[in-house]
Amino acid sequence: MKLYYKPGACSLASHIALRESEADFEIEKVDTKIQKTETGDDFQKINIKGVVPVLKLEDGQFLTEGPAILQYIADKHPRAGLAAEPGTLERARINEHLTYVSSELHPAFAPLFSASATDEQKKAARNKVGLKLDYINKLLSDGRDYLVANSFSIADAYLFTASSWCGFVGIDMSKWSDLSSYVNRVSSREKVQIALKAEGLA
Ligand SMILES: N[C@@H](CCC(=O)N[C@@H](CS)C(=O)NCC(=O)O)C(=O)O
Repeated sequence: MKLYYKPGACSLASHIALRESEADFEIEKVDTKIQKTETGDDFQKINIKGVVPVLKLEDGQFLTEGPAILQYIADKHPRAGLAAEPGTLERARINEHLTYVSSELHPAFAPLFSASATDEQKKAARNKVGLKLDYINKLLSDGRDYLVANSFSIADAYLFTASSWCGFVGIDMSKWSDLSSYVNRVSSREKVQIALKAEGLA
């Protein structure tokens, strides 16, 4: 398998899941601005949507959309315990959190990474991200170490990745103390550090 990624982008979640599951894989960086991969391939031929992550499967097919990739990795490597069995409430909870990050938190950051967003749009985005993180912080304030069943899952890989964008856009996370502890906890995992180092982020 090969993961197409951009350092620190949402593809980091898939990268973490691959490291945690000890899968056999390689990574290739993508410059999404010019739609070229590190080895010079036309990224448009890999993903016409022009975004990472993309997982190239053993048979040459390309799988896109972070939550789909994360669940594929987890289901292919059940011994890593990155997602509960389909049909269980725990699995539905994992989906619940993946969907929240993908449809609420992740897009709330978008104007903060956009060169064309106005100061007003950026201010509104900061407020919106803050509201999403208020909710996450509340969720984590019951003493749990990880989102579901107190066990690291693909939902944690994605929430950690999106939360870490606060550092890139100058949002001070210290007001969300439970979330800050959670981010430190996930960050200190051996495989997470390996993924961060491989992307040049640690
Ligand atoms: N719906 C897609 C969204 C993926 C996405 O937004 N990827 C961003 C990085 S987080 C990207 O590649 N953006 C293009 C760019 O940054 O130029 C998914 O969930 O995988």
